[in-house]
Amino acid sequence: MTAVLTDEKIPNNVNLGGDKRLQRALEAWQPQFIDWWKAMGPVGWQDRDIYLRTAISVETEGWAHFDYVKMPDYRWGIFLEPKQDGRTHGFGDYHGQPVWDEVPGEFRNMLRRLVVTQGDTEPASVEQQRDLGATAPSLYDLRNLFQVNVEEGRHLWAMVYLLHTYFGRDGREEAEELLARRSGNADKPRILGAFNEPTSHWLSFFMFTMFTDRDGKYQLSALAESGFDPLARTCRFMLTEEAHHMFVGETGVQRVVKRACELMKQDPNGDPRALGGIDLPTIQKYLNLWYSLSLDLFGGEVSSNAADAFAAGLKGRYKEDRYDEHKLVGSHFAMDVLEAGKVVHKDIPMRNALNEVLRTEYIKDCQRGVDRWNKTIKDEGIAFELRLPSNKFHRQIGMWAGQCFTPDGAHIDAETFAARRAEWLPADADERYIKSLMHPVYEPGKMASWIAPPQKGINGLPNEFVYVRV
Ligand code: BYC
Repeated sequence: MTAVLTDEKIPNNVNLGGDKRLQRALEAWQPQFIDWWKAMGPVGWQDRDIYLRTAISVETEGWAHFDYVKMPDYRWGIFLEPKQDGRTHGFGDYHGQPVWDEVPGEFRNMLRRLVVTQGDTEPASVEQQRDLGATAPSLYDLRNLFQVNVEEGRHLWAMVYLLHTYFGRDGREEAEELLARRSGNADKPRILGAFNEPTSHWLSFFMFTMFTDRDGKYQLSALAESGFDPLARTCRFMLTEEAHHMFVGETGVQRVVKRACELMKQDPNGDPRALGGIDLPTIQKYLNLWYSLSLDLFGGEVSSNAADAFAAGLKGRYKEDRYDEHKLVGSHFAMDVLEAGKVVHKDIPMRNALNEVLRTEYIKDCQRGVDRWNKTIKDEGIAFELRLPSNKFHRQIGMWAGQCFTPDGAHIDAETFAARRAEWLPADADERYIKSLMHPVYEPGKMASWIAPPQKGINGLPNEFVYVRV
């Protein structure tokens, strides 16, 4: 494996110095990235010391190096998992054949579209979260926000490396476009729906990192199976960083839930809002919102794009090696579909159902997280259960888009949905209330009224540690 060269302008384990043309191209993109980071990255904290984890190599002791860093000095690098000799295609029409180190001409467009779509989400999320540093509920959370942000920046680097290395001039143009689109901008929006939604407060941030970053886990896992080996190796390393983002989301919501329960017990009327907390029904509404937005990120239930990507060996299933059969010709997946306005259960050719197969794995994983939140509620002695809504509720992409369903999955008309919407999804008043709670708490170890402290600090340090030098 190529040694990691951290003293280079761009730290990397891909022997960038051995390809001067590529190195020059990426070194030309680097200042554009820094300009974008300063213009669209976290507002206000760029010259502060943040206690960050930086990946300096792919070995276990190298990818988690902790120290104070000013964000623009973060060492955004290019890290691929080591190449496995003799690796073969794990699925699709080329199953068993040697994987590709170059892009096959016939799949170039499909592959570029996958890489660009993945790449686009990374800067999008940084843009969505850029104002949150002004209202962090603690220094611990502030630091976690910035950790997530710099790593999304590194994930952008990972995709830009692939574009520059394997897609020539088109790739370089796409890399520039990744810095030109803007989350939520009507003229130049980000590619996927959820990445144009505002993440305007910390409850949304925690729901985003719980549910939307978890889509990242599943999409990256599917791409980590790719027969285009550089993509597989890149995504495998990205997955190691992704885990922390979901930790931030799951434990973030868990702490809000715990605080809600504590305040319910303290208030004579059992109302956490009376004591500056967030009530469980409101938490449920934000869960419904971010979960349904994130379900959309898996694409249509029946998709020829998904079938083509699988056939070409570019995008597999979650943990492909758990399955016995890897070609999926002639097999079927039983799922709900809409036919003549009615929901019916039907067998769909497996390759066309692969978005739904991946979504099904994702839903199971989300449920495990919700079960842990419910355990917290139960341990606090409160009778309430958070629930994942039906996969048909509030969908904007795929078969269920344009149809209305209750969170329980009952098919209803648009008037009924409009009349009951505020019971299920955050209304303006909820949004105003949550925003009214968002005040910064920058004293080491202290927490905002609406969130419980974390169980432990970062890297074995106490909660009182100065995670950000304010
Ligand atoms: N919004 O055949 P269809 C992450 C488009 S998150 C808008 O149904 P397909 C992260 C689709 O592009 C992981 N448009 O679906 C998390 C297509 O358009 P074209 C990101 C959408 O193509 C947090 C048309 O609808 N990674 O890493 O099989 C922070 C028909 O598409 C949406 C990836 O997404 C949508 N939600 O699947 C930071 C992996 N859904 O081509 C980072 C790469 C679909 O007809 N992407 N459309 O114009 C993919 O694998 C696929 O593009 C998708 C869509 C799974 C997204």
